[in-house]
Amino acid sequence: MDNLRQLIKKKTPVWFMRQAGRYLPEYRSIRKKEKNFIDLCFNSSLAAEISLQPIRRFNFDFIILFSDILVIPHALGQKVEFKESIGPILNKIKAANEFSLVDLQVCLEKLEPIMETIKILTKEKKNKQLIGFCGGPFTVLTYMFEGGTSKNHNLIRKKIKQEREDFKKLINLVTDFSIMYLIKQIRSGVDIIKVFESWAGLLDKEDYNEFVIEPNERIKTAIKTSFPKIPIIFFPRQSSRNIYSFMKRVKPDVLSLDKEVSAEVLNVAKKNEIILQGNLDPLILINGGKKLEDEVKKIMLQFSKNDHIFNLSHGIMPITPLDNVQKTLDTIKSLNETR
Ligand code: 1CP
Repeated sequence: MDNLRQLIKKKTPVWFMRQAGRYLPEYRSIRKKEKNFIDLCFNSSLAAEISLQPIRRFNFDFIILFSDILVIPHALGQKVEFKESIGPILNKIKAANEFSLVDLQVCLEKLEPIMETIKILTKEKKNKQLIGFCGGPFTVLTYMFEGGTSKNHNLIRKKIKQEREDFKKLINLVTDFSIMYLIKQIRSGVDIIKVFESWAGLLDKEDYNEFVIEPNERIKTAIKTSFPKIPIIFFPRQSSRNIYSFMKRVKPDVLSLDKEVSAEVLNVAKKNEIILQGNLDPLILINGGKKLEDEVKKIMLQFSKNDHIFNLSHGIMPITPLDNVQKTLDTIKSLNETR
């Protein structure tokens, strides 16, 4: 935690979710040559190169490993593909017993190329901290059940309602495996980890406690037991009022926020020494102009009494103009210099 806290004391550092991605021409040019997205995630030298592209162009304060949250279902033996302009496509799963024969240690070995990527990056990262990650177990399971990005999430909802015990077995398995995977990333050299629970907002209070808070808490405890100094960023997107029980129980080192930020969230975070990360709307970043500048200033002011890492409320979109990214970074830099 010390490195991160020291950095935040000096200035508001900044990185963007999906900073390595399709808005960058240099990414699109690699992607043209490697059409299969999963293969790209497992190509260690290309994945390391892609992770560094946004650093070279914009000098972001953190490097995030280039990979995807869906390498976990892939490693567990589920078929995962990415179709251009559609997104991920998976062979839908139905029951826990589909995984009864899997050996998690053997599955973990399939993720070895990602450890190679991390090892390359630890040599190249200079003074930057490297962020490793996994999906939140519930979020990963939405893709495993729905077979991709779903509009209504009916299949996972039905599973929870009708076969709750079987669902619990699966979420436990994905949580165990995620912990093993994160530990391996830390041993390979990542400095910080982030858990992307992007679909947390789907659940009502009771299910949220059981399927968002409990697995995230288990990840937190397991990592802190072995690596007390590694900061963990949690991103329970669209949690609305459940965010308070999340903060109380998971006790994130860093909480990544999406849309609205209330005075209450700012207060609770400050009291509990939780660093906040966020929360520029990617659409405002696309549109640019004075509205963008005003919004960046507003966010910097809003978080000025908290420990703060500047980021977006969700991933950067492919049509984002590069100039708007540069302007945002320039605005943050000048505000940092005058604070
Ligand atoms: O076609 C392409 O080139 C693929 C676009 C792309 C990229 C660049 C995908 C497909 N994944 C990624 C990289 C990625 N994904 C990173 C790399 C590091 C970085 O931030 O630069 C990370 C951290 C992720 C995480 C991820 N993947 C999440 C969690 C964050 C979030 O956006 O909510 C999720 C839900 C995914 C699934 C995913 N991967 C890709 C797509 C199109 C999707 C579906 C997105 C959705 O359902 O909205």
